[in-house]
Amino acid sequence: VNEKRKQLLSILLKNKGKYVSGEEISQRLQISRTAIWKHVHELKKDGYQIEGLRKQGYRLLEASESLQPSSLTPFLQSTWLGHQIHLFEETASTQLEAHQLARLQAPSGTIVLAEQQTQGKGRLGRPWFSPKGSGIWMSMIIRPQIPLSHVPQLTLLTAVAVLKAVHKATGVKLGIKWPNDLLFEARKVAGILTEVNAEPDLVHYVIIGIGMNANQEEKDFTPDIQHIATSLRLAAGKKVSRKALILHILEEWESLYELWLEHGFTIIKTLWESHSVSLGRFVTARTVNGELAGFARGITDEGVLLLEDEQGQVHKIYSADIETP
Ligand code: BT5
Repeated sequence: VNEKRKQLLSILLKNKGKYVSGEEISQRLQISRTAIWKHVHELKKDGYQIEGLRKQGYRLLEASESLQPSSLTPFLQSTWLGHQIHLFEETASTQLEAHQLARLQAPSGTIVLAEQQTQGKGRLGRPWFSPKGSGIWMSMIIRPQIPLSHVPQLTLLTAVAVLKAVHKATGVKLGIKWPNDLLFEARKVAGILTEVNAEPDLVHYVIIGIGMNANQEEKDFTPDIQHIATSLRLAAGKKVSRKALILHILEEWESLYELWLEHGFTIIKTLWESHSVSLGRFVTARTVNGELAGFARGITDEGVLLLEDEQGQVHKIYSADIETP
């Protein structure tokens, strides 16, 4: 993004709703009136509502809700995450795009966003419903130097980061259902899909997919998920800003990740446990090998769920769907 445009935007944002004179902008940015006019023109094309009056200058009425990299980048607080953003109007899946970019050596922290996915995917090849414009469909390319066995921790870390971001951006409090669901009143708001490209001893890259229902209304959900899904808009009772959510997610994710690299999993685990709605209750785990009912004791450092059956025997659940009675 053009540096002058970024500075102009920051001046207008600080004075949101109030006029800033052309002269003042021109002096502060050391650019001509014509240059200011051109930057304003570009900002408007990006979706910013800016009013210009010859005698008074310019004022920003509404910031842009566009997910164009040029309207996200100026607000990014993270130091490396999201510094490269690719936005697709429509794609099969941001996971596929991210894999392709990763193979082409895209740097760690590269983000792929889509307005709509036509073949959004969940775990085990399940479909992820990703209608146009109403959700956050995002994949992050991360290149951590960690053993393969630590990768599941990233899913749990992501759940905590997204939950914190949602709270900051909308005030909505979500709960985490092991391993990767974010719920509001027992309905799914967001899911996380972690995919990895690795050799047994070396992780090449991890692609973390986040799918979050932001502004859907009840009628927007397909009949098969209408009773299990909800959106932040429905939870908050008003429209939410996808842009603010994305910015918060990137910020929270980066800071938790750095905490994790430096101090290990313990802090993340504690945070995860404190927001979990699966632990400390009787649940049924549906795995590819069948069903197992028991008391959810906790998780291990590998992100494995510990389930104690009626005989008191503790089972390690690596992958499953959890149901509470
Ligand atoms: C997940 O899988 O929850 C992981 C979802 C990850 C989606 C993101 S979007 C960006 C990136 N690109 C992709 O292609 N994927 C990632 P899982 O736990 O398997 O849950 C899938 C199940 O959730 C489905 O079988 C449905 O029952 C339900 N579901 C599908 N779409 C949903 C939606 N929009 N909201 C709530 N539930 C949904």
